[in-house]
Amino acid sequence: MQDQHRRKVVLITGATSGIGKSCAEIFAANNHNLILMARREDRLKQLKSTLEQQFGIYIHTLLADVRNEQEVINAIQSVPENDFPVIDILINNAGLAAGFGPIDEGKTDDWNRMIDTNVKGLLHVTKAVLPILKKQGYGHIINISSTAGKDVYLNGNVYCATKFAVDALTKSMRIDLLNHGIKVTSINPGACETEFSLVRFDGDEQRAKAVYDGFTPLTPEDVASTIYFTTTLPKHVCINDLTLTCLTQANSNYNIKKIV
Ligand code: NDP
Ligand code: 8X3
Repeated sequence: MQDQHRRKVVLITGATSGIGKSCAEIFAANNHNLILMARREDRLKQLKSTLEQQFGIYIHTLLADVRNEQEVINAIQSVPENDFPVIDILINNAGLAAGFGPIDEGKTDDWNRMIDTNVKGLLHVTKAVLPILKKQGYGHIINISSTAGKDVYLNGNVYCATKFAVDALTKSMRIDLLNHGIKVTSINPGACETEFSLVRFDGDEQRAKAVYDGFTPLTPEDVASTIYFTTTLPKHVCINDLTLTCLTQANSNYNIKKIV
C-alpha cells in the first residue's frame, strides 16, 4: 500500500484559512485525497466543492473543534473507510494567537483558547489518528510550530509557550514513534500573512494589516509548498525540524521591521 507515487490521503486541521487552506490546495493539485477539519462549515463546503471540481479528487470534511476531544474522536471515527481506507499524512495546523501584551495583562480566556487549541487540540487529533497510522505501520505527522516555538519575543508569552510545547511534543513523538515507521516533522514558519493577526487582534483589520507593512512576509503558499516538499522524500528520509522565514526575518526577534 505504501507506494511513493500513489494517491495519498492527507488530513489537515484548520483547513478553512491561511496555511491549512494552502496545504489543501497544493495536495489537491498534486492529486491527493483530503480530509479537512475546521469549525466554519460554509468555508469547508466551499473548499471541498472548488477543489473536487478543479482536481477530480475526493474530499471528506469534518466539522470539529479540536479543543473538544469527544468531537475530534467522533469526527475521525466518521471518516468513511471505503473511500479513505488509510491516512498517509496528518497536518496538525489548527492554531491561533489571542492577544499581545505583558503577561500580567493577559486574559485568562485568551490563555485557555491558545493552550486548548495549540497544545491540547494537537494532542486530541494526534491521539485519535495514531491507532490508524500504527495499524498501517506507516504515516507522516507534520506539526505546525513557529519561530515563536524557538525564541520567545516581547509580549508573545503564552503564544510562544504553546509553540515551545508543540516543539517538545514533536521531538517526543518522533522518539515514541521510531519503532512504527511513522515520520514526525516540525514546521516552524516566521511571519506569514494569513488571518492569524486578525484573530490575534480580535478582528482589528488595521492593526492586523500593519503587522506586515514594510516588509514582504511569507505567504501561506510558501509554507504549504515547503510542507508538501517534506512529504515527497524517500521512505527512509525524515525532516525532523524545519524553520522558514521571509528574507528579511532571521528569527522571532530580528526582522528588518519590528512586529508590534
Ligand atoms: P489562520 O487564522 O489563517 O488559520 C487558522 C486555522 O485554524 C483556521 O482554518 C481555523 O478554522 C483553524 N482553527 C482555529 N481554531 C480551531 C479550533 N479550535 N478547531 C479547529 N480548527 C481551528 O492562521 P494561520 O494559517 O496563520 O495559522 C495556522 C497555523 O500556523 C497555526 O498553528 C499558527 O500558530 C501557525 N503559524 C502561523 C504563522 C503566521 O505568521 N501566520 C507563523 C507560524 C506559525 P476555523 O476557524 O474554521 O475553525
Ligand atoms: C506566528 C508568527 O511571529 O507572530 O507564529 O509569532 S509570530
